[in-house]
Amino acid sequence: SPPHPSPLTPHPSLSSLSKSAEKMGDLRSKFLGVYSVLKSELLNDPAFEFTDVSRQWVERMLDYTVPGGKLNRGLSVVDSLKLLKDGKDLTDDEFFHSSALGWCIEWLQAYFLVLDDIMDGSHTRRGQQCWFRLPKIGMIAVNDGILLRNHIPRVLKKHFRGKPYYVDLLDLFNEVEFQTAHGQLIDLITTHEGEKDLSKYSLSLHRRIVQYKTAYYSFYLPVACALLMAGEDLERHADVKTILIEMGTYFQVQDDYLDCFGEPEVIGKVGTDIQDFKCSWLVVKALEIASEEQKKLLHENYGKDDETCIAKVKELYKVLDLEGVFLEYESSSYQKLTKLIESHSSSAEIILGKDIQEAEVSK
Ligand code: GPP
Ligand code: MG
Ligand code: MG
Ligand code: MG
Repeated sequence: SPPHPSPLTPHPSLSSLSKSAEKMGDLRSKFLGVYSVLKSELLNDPAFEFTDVSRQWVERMLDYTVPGGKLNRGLSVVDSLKLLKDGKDLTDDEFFHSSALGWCIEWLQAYFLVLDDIMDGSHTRRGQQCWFRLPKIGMIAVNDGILLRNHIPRVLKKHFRGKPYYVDLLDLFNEVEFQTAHGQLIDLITTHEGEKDLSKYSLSLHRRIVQYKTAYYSFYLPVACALLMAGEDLERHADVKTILIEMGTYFQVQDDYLDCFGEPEVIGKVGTDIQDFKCSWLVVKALEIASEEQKKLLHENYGKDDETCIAKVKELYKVLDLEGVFLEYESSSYQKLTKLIESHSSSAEIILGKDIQEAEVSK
């Protein structure tokens, strides 16, 4: 059996501990309660004179795009703050504020995903049609993405304006968004039509893309939010950041793997990386181990929106046993992370030991 809970099978101790599962469900529903509060504040923001029609649009858009994921990023703020308080229970106020920050990250994620699905030409997300694919939505979804993004500073202003860490919080969200948008930029421009050149695809390029497009906002941001709430100075926690970025990199490798090998019913989306000519971890690994003939097959079929071509690429991935290569990467990455965590300060260990268990299945 694997050295740690595989992302594809539930953690054995979770299914047997119904008590802790109950507690988690409880946390989740309390967390969702904060979503309702924030939503209703946004729908009644006095900076805009809502009509019933515009209010209904935004409400439907929020309900469709924001709360339907695993909520790992958002809940991670609450969990991290609790750990930073040495496991002591949060006060109602601490719970509300850490949840509000968690929701800001879920809002950021919704904004990224609404736009990413347009850019990637995806069809499904979280087990439903992509927002822009719904009738009468189309490119209004671009503006909806902008609205989602603009909700974040409204929430921060309403609930954090008086806090000593308010400016740091704004800077943090701005910096992480800046990094993510540039990660998305390099994800997109490496796939340029007309110059389909697989030879530029390497592990180091892949690493650069995924660190920026995924790791900062998915792994560093939730913990950084909790650190700010706990009164910590982010500059003093460079070691924590390094480890979280490493976890985020592992997480995106897994996302790339699941894009091809995941069950759509489990991951809630149908992959598009092969036809989109993405610099996916799978194609990088395939190029590393393929024979000249197999490379030729890749060059001829990768990046074509044609079922036959896609099937040929998937077949090659099977022949090259990329499933096995991924499982190997998974356990070596787990060991690397465990070592990194052990070699760092005890506060880093407390926060990161939890996160390593959470780097699981898709978005
Ligand atoms: C996910 O990559 C990347 C993001 C969600 C960042 C998007 C950033 C923007 C500025 C829009 P992905 O395309 O592999 O994710 P998925 O597989 O879920 O579509
Ligand atoms: Mg995508
Ligand atoms: Mg993308
Ligand atoms: Mg993906």
